[in-house]
Amino acid sequence: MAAFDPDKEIPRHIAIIMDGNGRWARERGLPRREGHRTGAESVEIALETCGEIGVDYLTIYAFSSENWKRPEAEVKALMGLLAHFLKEKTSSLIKNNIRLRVIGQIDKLPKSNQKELEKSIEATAGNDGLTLVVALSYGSREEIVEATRSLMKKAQDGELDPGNLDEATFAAQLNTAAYPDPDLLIRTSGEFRVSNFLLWQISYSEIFITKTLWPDFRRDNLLEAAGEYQKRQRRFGGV
Ligand code: V0D
Repeated sequence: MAAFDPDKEIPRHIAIIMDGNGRWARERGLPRREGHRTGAESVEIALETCGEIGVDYLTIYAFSSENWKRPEAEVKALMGLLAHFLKEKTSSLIKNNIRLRVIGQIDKLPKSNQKELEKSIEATAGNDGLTLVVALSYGSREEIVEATRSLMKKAQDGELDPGNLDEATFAAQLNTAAYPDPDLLIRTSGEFRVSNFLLWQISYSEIFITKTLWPDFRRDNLLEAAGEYQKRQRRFGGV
């Protein structure tokens, strides 16, 4: 295991697929929502730890575009968790200089969630510490299709010559246009899949997969992932 060293390269952007809440709850005979609730505590710890070591961007996969197919009660519980988090934690985001942003099809969320999100984004817009990007109703293929649609429209309107389309022009149409690509992608709960998360953006990211379930993923786990990233940077020189 590689120890984290604050004097070595810090991943500037960490993205996390927070998997394993359901399994964590099942193993304890608890309702699924308890897994999500404890997982939300892990999000807070990840925020603290990223702040502590100087990460600039943390992107979390909170709710995928596929998650709408889950039982209605669970979707409701997740939206309740989102509302609760925003209501209870916006003041702490402000206090800790964290800027909140979202990616995904936010217009598909319940109107009340959209309003609360808008308020928290606005209230933290002036912060210049860690940026927390929450992926909500997010799917990477949808994002890529949407980007293509808007580029086709520009071409049709004579604003873009297809011959001039390049990677930077394409990336500028993605939800993540304002953020650097993730340096490190963490997936908890041991699955070796990318699951429609940031497909374009993780082209060169280091991938850290751990069997630890998301509700059990705490400060030491994040430091281990950052330490492993540093070890790989040293070996491969970041190419
Ligand atoms: C459930 C595990 C934090 C994954 C973590 C659906 C799924 C707990 C947030 C959150 C969720 C953080 C900051 C913020 C707004 C929300 C969150 C959802 C689910 C929404 F500004 N955890 N979390 N949002 N889960």
